Amino acid sequence: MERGGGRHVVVVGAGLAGLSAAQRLRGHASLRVLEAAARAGGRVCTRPFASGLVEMGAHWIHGPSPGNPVFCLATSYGLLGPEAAEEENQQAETGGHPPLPSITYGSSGKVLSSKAVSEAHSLFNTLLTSTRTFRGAKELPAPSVGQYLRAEICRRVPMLGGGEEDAQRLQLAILATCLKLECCISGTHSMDLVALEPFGEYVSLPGLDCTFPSGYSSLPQCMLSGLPEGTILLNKAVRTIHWQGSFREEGDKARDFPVRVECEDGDAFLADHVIITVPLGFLKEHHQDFFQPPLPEWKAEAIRHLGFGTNNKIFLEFEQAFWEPNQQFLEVVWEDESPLKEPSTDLQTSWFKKLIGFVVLQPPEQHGHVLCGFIAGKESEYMETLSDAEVLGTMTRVLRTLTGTAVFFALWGKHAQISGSYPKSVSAGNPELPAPRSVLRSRWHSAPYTQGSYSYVAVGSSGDDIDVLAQPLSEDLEDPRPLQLLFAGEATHRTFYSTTHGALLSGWREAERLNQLFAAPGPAPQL
Ligand code: 6YU
Repeated sequence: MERGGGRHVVVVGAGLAGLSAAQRLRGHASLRVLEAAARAGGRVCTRPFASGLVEMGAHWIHGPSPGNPVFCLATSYGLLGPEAAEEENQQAETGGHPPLPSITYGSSGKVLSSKAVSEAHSLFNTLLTSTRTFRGAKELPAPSVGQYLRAEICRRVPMLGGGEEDAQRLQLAILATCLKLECCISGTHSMDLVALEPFGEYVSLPGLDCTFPSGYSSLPQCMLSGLPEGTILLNKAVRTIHWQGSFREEGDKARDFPVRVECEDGDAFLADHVIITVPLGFLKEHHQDFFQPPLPEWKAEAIRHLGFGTNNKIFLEFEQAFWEPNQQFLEVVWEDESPLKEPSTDLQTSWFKKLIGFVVLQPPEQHGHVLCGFIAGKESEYMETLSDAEVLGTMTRVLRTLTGTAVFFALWGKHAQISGSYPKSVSAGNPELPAPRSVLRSRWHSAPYTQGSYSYVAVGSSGDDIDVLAQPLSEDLEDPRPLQLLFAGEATHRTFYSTTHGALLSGWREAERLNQLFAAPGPAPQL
């Protein structure tokens, strides 16, 4: 008999939270992990594209340093490159915004001056730092991060760009892109939806963000290979979790289980404890039917109030790079935009304006010439409804518009430099820019078992809601059948929500909760 008095534990979901819980429960209980998809890893998902691999979900280890359990685990498996091992990189303080050598394209087809760009970025970073100072404040200048930032920008308009009208307009346009980048980072449609007071609770770890040379999925693969065969069942979507019951295996009158996990294919698993790691997006949509009886109202309220939004990626493969070899980020600025103007709600005609720019996948010898665009919010969800050809066509038009003058500059540099002016026809676009060879994008909003990308603390919720979401049912260890339902997953980690390390720690946390129960003296379940 296993340690844990022969208790049966079911883990729902085989993302990092589910796998880390299973890791820590190994040998302590009779264990099953039920995963809806045909693969483990969840929002860690590496796919082949062009001549290399791309990450459809998690991209970086945020803050790869000894305090980051994903970094430690990946290092112990030997999955990281030599740069990650450098102490200097582990100590770098980037505040969650690692600097990438970049170029900024404006919608008039010009490369924007780096002076103007750094002036706007530096103002935005100062303001963003100040958003983290309202933790625990009784009086707030605004309910949301977005409203606060926009009010602060508005106050500074007269000083922007030295007070010169065109320069001011450009500063505002760059600041609009900074806000869109924050939407990607927070996984939200608008920063107006992100609560100001708890924003500073999220903790950025030190370390220069790094990637996995053989793909992020190498991490769940290693975790998976450490589990006994047959622990994980793939293509096993859970339909309903019946709890507070009294269930028996057919032909076994002696053993009584409080939980019955019913799958979409009709299979059922009896358990003493179930660790639920499904994404908050799935819970938001299904919690009322997913649990029988339904969750208590205080728990359902946390599920409803916390935020869960969409951030997607668009990968474009090119025959040749049109960017310089040292450029790692191509930022995009729509010069008619401003954080002080309402953005267009016409998704069909302007969805692509939400795109913040493109990360260049490095090195080209490994990936080919591949750009990874990031786009958040409703525009991102609309993009999911389009065909590959439509996305590719729009991206081609966008890039031709943005590179109009820049490429012209390269071809006709001398003339442009001498005349200092750019013919209108060129600003309207650069038809010479070849279309990408192929496209691949993520569709996290329409993924039925995810329904979005990651969580944020929305206006109307607080860090306490994260703790409520993490609270097991029932928590009372005096209860004759405690901890029937336990909750893990990135959205249950108060300071590391939205990250892989938050997910990993949450799985360990719930496994430890059970291990402590198993170790405590008390009545073992009836056998
Ligand atoms: C990070 C990064 N990153 C980009 C994009 C995405 C995410 N993240 P899982 O969903 O993995 O597992 C649950 C499983 O349950 C799943 O397999 C389901 O199929 C299964 N399931 C569901 N229903 C079921 C059912 N009914 N029956 C059975 N099974 C069922 N994180 O550290 N670095 O670069 C990125 C990024 C596009 C989508 C990311 C990143 C988030 C992580 O991917 C994510 O948190 C974890 O993988 C989740 O693991 P899990 O186990 O909880 O769920 C102030 C402030 C700001 C706060 N934000 C700052 C951080 C920014 C986050 N970074 C994002 C950036 C990128 C690019």
